[in-house]
Parts: sequence; structure tokens; C-alpha cells
Amino acid sequence: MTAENNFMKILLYNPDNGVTRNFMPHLWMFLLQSLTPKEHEVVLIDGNAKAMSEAELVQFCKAENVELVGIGAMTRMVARAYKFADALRDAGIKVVMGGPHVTECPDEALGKDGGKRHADAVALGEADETWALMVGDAARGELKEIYQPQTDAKGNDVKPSLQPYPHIPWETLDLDQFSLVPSFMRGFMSKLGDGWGKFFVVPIETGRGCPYGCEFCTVTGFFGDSIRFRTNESVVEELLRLKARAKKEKGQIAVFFIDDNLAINKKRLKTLLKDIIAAGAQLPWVAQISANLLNDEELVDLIADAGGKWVFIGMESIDPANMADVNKNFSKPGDYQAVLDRLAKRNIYAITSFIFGMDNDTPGVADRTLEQVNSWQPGLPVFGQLTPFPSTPLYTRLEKAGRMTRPKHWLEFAPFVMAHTPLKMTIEEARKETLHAWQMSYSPERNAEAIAAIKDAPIGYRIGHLVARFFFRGIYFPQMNKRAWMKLLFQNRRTILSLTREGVSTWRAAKRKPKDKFSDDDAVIEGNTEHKTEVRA
Ligand code: B12
Ligand code: SF4
Repeated sequence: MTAENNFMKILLYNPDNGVTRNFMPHLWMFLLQSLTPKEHEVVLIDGNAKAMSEAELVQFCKAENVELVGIGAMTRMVARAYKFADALRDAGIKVVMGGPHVTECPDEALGKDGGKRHADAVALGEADETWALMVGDAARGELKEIYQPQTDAKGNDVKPSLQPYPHIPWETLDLDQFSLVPSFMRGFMSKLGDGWGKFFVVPIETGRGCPYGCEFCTVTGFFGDSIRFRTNESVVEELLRLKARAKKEKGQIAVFFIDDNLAINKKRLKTLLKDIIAAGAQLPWVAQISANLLNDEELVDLIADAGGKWVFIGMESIDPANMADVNKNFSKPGDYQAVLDRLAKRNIYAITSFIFGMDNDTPGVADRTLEQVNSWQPGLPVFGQLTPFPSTPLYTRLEKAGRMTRPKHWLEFAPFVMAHTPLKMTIEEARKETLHAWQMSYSPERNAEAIAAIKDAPIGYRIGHLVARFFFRGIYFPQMNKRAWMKLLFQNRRTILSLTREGVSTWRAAKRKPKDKFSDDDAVIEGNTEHKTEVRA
């Protein structure tokens, strides 16, 4: 830092998760960058997009004169985060940490639980209002150990209101490291349609907090049960800037509304969606919404008209006894089919998330779940295992019952190996069930069946579904290089060829027709919303 103006170069770093490449950058980095006092410079590195060893990161910081590094991590990535933090601190660089895990286990990060110290300071909870203080103190060499939001008379954190919301300059940020198009396919993809040479998924939040308190979830504890929203204007304005960028760059931008439950207040969501439609701010988007809130026809119409393409639904289990065990009774497995039908009528996909290893699960749970899933509208199923994250009611229950086999599972991270013993199956059985579910759901045969099941949908929609299937498979099966992609394309060649043939002939037919008249084929090529209306009616 220079003595005159306290200038510091700051790096915000997110470690890679060691298993898959994330499809989207992390919002916290962009948010804190926007909230950093202007006299400092901030650079961002996401280990998922730019793989670096600890030594390389240290070298980068030395070469760039970085004086402060902020590291954020979920529980799953925290062991990696600590390794990077240790290397940086050993090189004399100050490290501050934040995010859900260090909020839940601050003593671990600060070395006060008997282990090694990893961070000079930690930010507990939402750091929107503490980050500037941390930076100021670091610049003056007066960093404290713990930063946390002010508390109210009852001792609860005073949460940021989100009004006003920081300006994230998406229109100028260098997002190249986050493009999802593999580099060897960029040239070819850039010639398709409006241009697919670059494809980004950008995280946007419209609100924070969820009151439902599912037993395994950290959100109610971390963000609180009082929900806060941004103004509709600020969300619409952000979307319009992204839309302008996509057009200018001849690339594609999709949005992930990262709210934990976008429809938690249906009335508010309807006004937001109407404002998005009125402003023409539609971009393709995905959001998380619980099944119980998707029973409203008007809401689902608005979701479709406002650009909604995928809805992530935490279905967790097809067994109501399991749902009751984890305090998620409000989501009824018996309703899932109707919800998916309602979405499919508007050509919206569902990403359906399931958890294995719940207390009422027995061997065979994968096949039982798949039988149901395959009888529904085709979607994108994902499978995980019940994981006790620190500070959740689930963690406390299992700990009290003496069922934890690896109480600090995050320090010895093993993908898809449970950290406690399920009641009616073994840890190894749960691992095998999970593997089986992934294998069966994304096999070439299942991909072909899923595409055949939506044969009446527009060709653009079906191609999009197949591409999404290829990406989702990569959540479980490593698919990081050209060879892995070529193998995948070869295995699915029949489905790809038949969609390609149909796409080309539809495109040719559309080109031969006069442009001034709306035709069904145009709808098919563009995935036109008019066509959606027809399907709906
Ligand atoms: C989007 C998201 C994802 C994305 C990936 C992340 C991304 N690229 O954005 C996807 C969908 C891939 C994902 C996956 C998973 N996720 Co997730 N995800 C979220 C979600 C919904 C939003 C994250 C977000 O951007 N929040 C908004 C920002 C503003 O909040 P924030 O990140 O907490 O940051 C604030 C503070 O924490 C702090 N902060 C954060 N980092 C730092 C760093 C520093 C230096 C400082 C000072 C402050 C600071 O400042 C920020 C502003 O206040 C959260 C829930 C939630 N609402 O946060 C779950 C959440 C983070 N995920 C969670 C989990 C468990 C997972 C999975 C493990 C699920 C699974 N079983 O597979 C996977 C694993 C990911 C992987 N393989 O990498 C848990 C984490 C719990 C924990 N203790 O770690 C959460 C909290 C949800 C939950 N139900 O409990 N996830
Ligand atoms: S509904 Fe989702 S965000 Fe809310 S508590 Fe349950 S799992 Fe967490």
C-alpha cells in the first residue's frame, strides 16, 4: 500500500470444487467488488474457470502486488480454501474469509479450535455492510479478527435491506473465463443463429431469505426468515444491461435467479415478472422454486412470458415419510407430476433435485425414484446425498444421536460418501444408489427416450434439452476435455443426427417461405412465444 492514499490491490478468490466445472460465476465476488471503496483495485479469480495451484496463486499475488486476498467458500470447498489461504499467509499476504462455512465455523478458520489458523480475519453472515470496514482496516494495518453485522435489541443481525442494491457493471466486466462454450467449439458455434461463440450464465438475486426451515438447509439460519427484496426497477435495469451486452457481443446470456425460492412471495413475483415483460427485459432464465408454489396458472404463465426456461425444484424424495423427517412436508410428492405437466405445457424444463440416504431410504431407492421420474415429463434430474452442514438442525440431530461418522467431513472431503449412517442402508449402498441414478438418467438410451417423449415440442426446444442433458451429466461424470466431449457426442450420435436432420430441413423450409407472414415453421425455428401460446391453449 502507498503511504499517501492507502491504495491496495485486492484479490477475491473462489477455490474450485475439485469435481466439476461450475457453470456460473459466484455472485459474492462481483458484489464485494462493487462495494469496495473506489481508491482500491479489485481483481477476481474463480478457480473453477481458471485452475491454479497454491504456488501459482501466490506467484500471481506477488507479481501483481496483491496485499489482501478475500476467499469465499461453501463447506464443500473449504478444505481447498484453507490450503490456498495457508499458502498465501505463509508468503506474508493477508487473508480474510467469508461465506456460509466460516460463518458457521469461525473458530476453525481463525485457528481457535486447536487447529492451524487459516485466516487473519473472518466476515460473519452477510458482508454487504462490513466489507468496506474490513478493507479500510486492512489498508490501515488495523485488521480485527471478526467482522459481523450490527445486532438489534434482540441480539439478531441487522440484515442489509437490498434497497438500494449495488450496481454490478455486467456490461463491461470481463466474463471470458466463464464462457461455457468449450474453446475448440467456439469458431463453429459463433456461426449458429444469433451467435453462440460465447455463452454465459449470470447470477442475479432479487431477494434473500427463506422462512421454511428445512432441516438440512443453512439458508434460514444464514439469511434469516425475514425476506428482503430488491426493487423491481433495479432488477429490470440489470436485465436490460445484460440483454444489451448479449446483443452487442452476438453471444448468449442466460440468468440464474439465485434466490432460494423465487416465488416465496407470489404477489411480489407476479409484479416483477409483469415489469420484466413490460420493459422487454426477457432473457432466458432459471430459478429455484418449491413445488408447492407452482400450482398457480397465472404465475406459471407469467414465468413463461418473462423468459423462464428452467425451474429448479428441490423434490428431495418421492417418499412423504422422508419429507416429514426433514421438515419439508409442505412439498408433496403426490403433486409433482401435475406441477411438471403445468410447466411442460409452457415449454419450461424442470431440474428435479433428489437426495438419497434419507432415514426412510432402503436399497433400491434409485430405481424406485427413476421409475417415477421417467413417468413424468422429461426434465433434468440431479442426485445428491443427505449431508449434515454445520449449524443446521440436521447436524444437531445426528450429532446428538451419535450418528456422525465424520463430524468434520469437510476437512476430509470425499464426493458422494455420506458423513453419517443412514438408518436403513449403509453408506456404501447410498453411494452406489447415487451412481446408479446418475448413470441411468444420462445414458444415451435415456437421452434418446427423453427427446422422443417431447417429439411434439419445437425443434429448438428439443435441441436445447439435449444440450442441457450433456451439461448436466457433467455434474457427476468428469467432462472437462475435448476427448470426453467427443466420446459423449459419439455415444449420442443417433439422437444428435436425427435432430440435426430435422433442424436443417425445418430451417430450409422456413427460408423458402415469404418472410412477412407468420408461419408455424418460424415458431419452430425461433422457439417463438406465439407457439407457446398455441401449445398452452
Ligand atoms: C447459486 C448457488 C449454487 C450454484 C453454484 C454457486 C455459484 N456459482 O453461484 C450451484 C447451483 C452450482 C450450487 C451448487 C451447490 N450448492 Co449452492 N447455493 C447457491 C445459492 C442458492 C446462492 C449463492 C449466492 O450467490 N448467494 C448470494 C450471495 C450474495 O450470498 P453469499 O454467497 O452467501 O455471499 C454473501 C456472504 O456470505 C459474504 N461472503 C461470501 N463469500 C465471501 C468472501 C469474503 C472474503 C467475504 C468478506 C464475504 C463473503 O458476503 C456476501 C454478501 O453478503 C446458495 C444459497 C444462498 N441463498 O446463498 C446455495 C448454497 C451456497 N449452496 C449450498 C450447497 C450445499 C450446494 C451444493 C453442495 C449442493 C449439492 N448437494 O450438490 C452444491 C455444490 C457446489 C459445487 N459442486 O461447487 C449451501 C451451502 C451450505 C454450506 N454450509 O456450505 C447453500 C447455502 C444452500 C443451502 N441450501 O444451504 N449452489
Ligand atoms: S425451501 Fe429451500 S431454501 Fe427454503 S429452507 Fe427449504 S431447502 Fe432451504
